[in-house]
Amino acid sequence: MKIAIVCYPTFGGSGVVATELGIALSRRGHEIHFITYKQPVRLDLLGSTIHFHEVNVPEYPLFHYQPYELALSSKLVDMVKLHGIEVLHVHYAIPHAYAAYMAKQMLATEGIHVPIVTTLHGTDITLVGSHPFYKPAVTFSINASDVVTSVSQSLKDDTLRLFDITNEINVIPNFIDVKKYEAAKEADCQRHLLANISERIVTHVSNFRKVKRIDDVVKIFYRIQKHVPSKLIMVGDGPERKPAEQLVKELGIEENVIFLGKSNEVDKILCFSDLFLLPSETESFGLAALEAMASGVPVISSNTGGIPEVNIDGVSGYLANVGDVDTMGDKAISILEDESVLNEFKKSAKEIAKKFDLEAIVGDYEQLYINAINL
Ligand code: GMT
Repeated sequence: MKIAIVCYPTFGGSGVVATELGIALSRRGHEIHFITYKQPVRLDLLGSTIHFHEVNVPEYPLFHYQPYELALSSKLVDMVKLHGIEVLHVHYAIPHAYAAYMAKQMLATEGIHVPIVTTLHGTDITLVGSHPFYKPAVTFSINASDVVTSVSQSLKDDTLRLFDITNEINVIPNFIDVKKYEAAKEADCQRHLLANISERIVTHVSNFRKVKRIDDVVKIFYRIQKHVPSKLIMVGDGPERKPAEQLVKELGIEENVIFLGKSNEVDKILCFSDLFLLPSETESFGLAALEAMASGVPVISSNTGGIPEVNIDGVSGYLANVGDVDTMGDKAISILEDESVLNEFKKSAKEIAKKFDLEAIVGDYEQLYINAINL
């Protein structure tokens, strides 16, 4: 099949899932066209079956806001005609599902039928999409898509609760390439560069937005390091990084906290981690937690949204209420202070992650594309 994938190309779960899906589909023989404003961060191989088409938005002084949706719709129309694309798979409803609908209508006037598959990722529903200023357009685009998927049952429930949905929503959980994480584990893990042999390594990876509760990450670690010699590795960047650095200073733990910034080699950092923290306010799935688990890293998380579908309490880690940093800290200590308990959790985290291997999940998307084309 010839499939166009529209996504946000930045360091965010939806872009990562879209990119990994495109790569996996191209390996299965499909022709993939990424259409977005920048080459996705995890997309480093382009070739005969994997293409990238940049959406350019010309600046014009009259516009206070540049019309990205318009440029995207036009690019979709052009690319469908040029490459004979058979299905548009848009990740993140805003504004991608809306732009795809416009492209579909324009193409229909020329007798070209191209179905839209929309994947809902989380904040497009829970934080941004349900805002009254966007809600009518988001509701319309979800209902006008040929196929809709959501990355967890929890997100499906939220979508049905927050919007007036007439379309069916198929739950297809996010996935990881288990082999990639196993390979990183076997490669030379540079643990000694960040911590000494007697220290545990605790990691957090995100885009440092408010929803991630970065100050909770620091507070949980503050509790941990009082009991267990350890280092906290903070991977990513965003608006909450500066306040977190400030909090680290105020708590006097600068020596034990390392802010690494953005990385697209998360697997190489997770390979030497002992514990992952994800205390988010809301999380439709928690791809970062799954990536950690695939590396054999147990997770301490909040019990919000779709996280309980991924991180199994008492098996791959522990969950607690949003903001309950004391419980999260205590649970973390209970895992980290005992070598045999830690090893048991590491093993179980990896086992649970295997259920989300791409080999088990990519076929579900292929089937939905076939259904959409044959509608
Ligand atoms: O959470 C983020 O910061 C990024 C965001 C995105 O849209 O890229 O992630 C959402 O989609 C991910 C992939 O499906 C999910 O794993 C995240 O849980 C979800 N984030 C939220 O719901 C807050």
